[in-house]
Amino acid sequence: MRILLISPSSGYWWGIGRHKIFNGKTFRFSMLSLLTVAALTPETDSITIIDEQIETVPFDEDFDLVGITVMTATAPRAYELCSHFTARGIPVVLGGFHPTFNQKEALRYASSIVIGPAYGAWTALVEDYRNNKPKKIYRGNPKAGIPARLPRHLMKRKGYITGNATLATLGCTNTCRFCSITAFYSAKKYERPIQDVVSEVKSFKPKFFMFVDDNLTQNREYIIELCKALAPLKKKWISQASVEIADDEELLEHLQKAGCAGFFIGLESLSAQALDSQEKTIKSPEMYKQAIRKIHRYGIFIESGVVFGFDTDTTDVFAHTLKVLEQIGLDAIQVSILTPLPGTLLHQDMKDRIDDTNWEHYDYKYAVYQPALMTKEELKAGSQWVRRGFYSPPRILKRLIRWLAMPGAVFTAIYPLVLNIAYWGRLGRFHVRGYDPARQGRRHVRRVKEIQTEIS
Ligand code: B12
Ligand code: SF4
Repeated sequence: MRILLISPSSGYWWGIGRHKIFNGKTFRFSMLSLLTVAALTPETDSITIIDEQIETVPFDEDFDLVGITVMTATAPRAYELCSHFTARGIPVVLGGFHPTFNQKEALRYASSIVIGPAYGAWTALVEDYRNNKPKKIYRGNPKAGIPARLPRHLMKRKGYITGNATLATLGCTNTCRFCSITAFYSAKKYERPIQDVVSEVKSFKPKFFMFVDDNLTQNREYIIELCKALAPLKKKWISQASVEIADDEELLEHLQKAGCAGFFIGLESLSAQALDSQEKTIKSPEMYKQAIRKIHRYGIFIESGVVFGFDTDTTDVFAHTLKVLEQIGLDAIQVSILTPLPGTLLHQDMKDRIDDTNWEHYDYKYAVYQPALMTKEELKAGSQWVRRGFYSPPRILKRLIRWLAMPGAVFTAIYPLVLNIAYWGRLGRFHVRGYDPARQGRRHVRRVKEIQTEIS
């Protein structure tokens, strides 16, 4: 069979890869979803992979089956593609997060859907289509085993910061209310045999690679064993972890020896009220500062997710957060607006408040509900203002001086520097301006008072 696999894109990401600079390459690192599907396809079938961020879909070519990976934000585009290919009589299968949580909706457009991972589902699906006996729903099984090798030659390597992304673990046992991962893997964690991971990493030619795991360090015993096995390979890698690793110097030492260069760590909110209400061990900016300092000592940089739009957030949260971000010494941030993605506990909590169901807006850039203590416009403007402030050239320069003083100096500085420049470039590419709504509000109140005095 001739199979076409598509990763659709939407919003800011639409066709971004066609630009010469600031084309999203730094953030484009994994086609693991579709490469995994490709790896599960019998070798006798031919596969074409298209990533819409960098390529054009071959709408008029002949295929026997189309598979599309769907995040909530890309669902409208995925449905458009479905309509095109089904109109040409080509069956389309949808898989990934959105179809898993929105099965009825997805089946209105697709011939079949795969719920959960592709393992344990896709190979049977291909056979069913070959024999003209397709089912509507296929269920994957996370225990069915991640393929040992992926057909990476199918991706257009030049369009990605690295063609070498992999994973050691799947899922996470925490139950953060806004997180899709916990819902997708039913708050369970699955680990790959360490030997499989190591032999895959050995096959990567470049020194640098990525683990796309959502919480790599959750099982202490496993990660220490993995680090011991990775250390002799002398690679450099980045991944995602939780801030609690700062309390474990032995683990940090293992991570450093294994070549860990950076972690994405989700801090979510730095407002005093939110810190107080979160079920976390860290309760103050000072504690974060100490934790980050400790991790830095091992030559590991930290990018963090900062989320605005919690019910405790007032317009003061933006200036407060920017100040605290400076104080605690983070190396990079990813700013998001709290988004109740389908399937999450947050979505259940907010069901009655959601007033925007255009899935394309579920990309962390829009307020899709009425915030409790500010307007939607203020939430968007404040989030953009924090991004612009954090990635201002003088602040990036200040951070560069700090990175050069970290262990491993030049090597350690490269990753966060590239990331900071890429985020700065995005400000221009996406016209990120924003303003501080609290200051705007105070100015407005002052002006109203002046007018009242003039009138009286
Ligand atoms: C790498 C990545 C990206 C990359 C590339 C994505 C890609 N196409 O490969 C980039 C940077 C472009 C990206 C962008 C975004 N991302 Co992203 N991304 C990830 C990340 C970190 C890893 C994805 C991955 O490779 N996983 C490993 C593979 C093996 O697992 P998988 O993707 O789940 O695929 C398996 C199954 O889902 C299923 N499957 C998936 N697709 C298909 C298709 C078919 C046909 C079949 C049969 C099965 C199938 O089988 C696969 C193998 O088992 C995930 C988090 C995560 N751990 O998954 C977030 C994640 C997917 N992203 C997310 C989001 C929200 C976004 C953005 C909207 C916002 C943002 N972060 O900026 C944008 C949207 C882009 C756009 N508008 O066009 C959310 C999606 C949540 C949701 N409910 O939709 C996730 C889950 C992060 C999170 N914790 O919330 N992302
Ligand atoms: S946000 Fe991170 S720690 Fe929380 S459930 Fe999701 S993956 Fe786990």
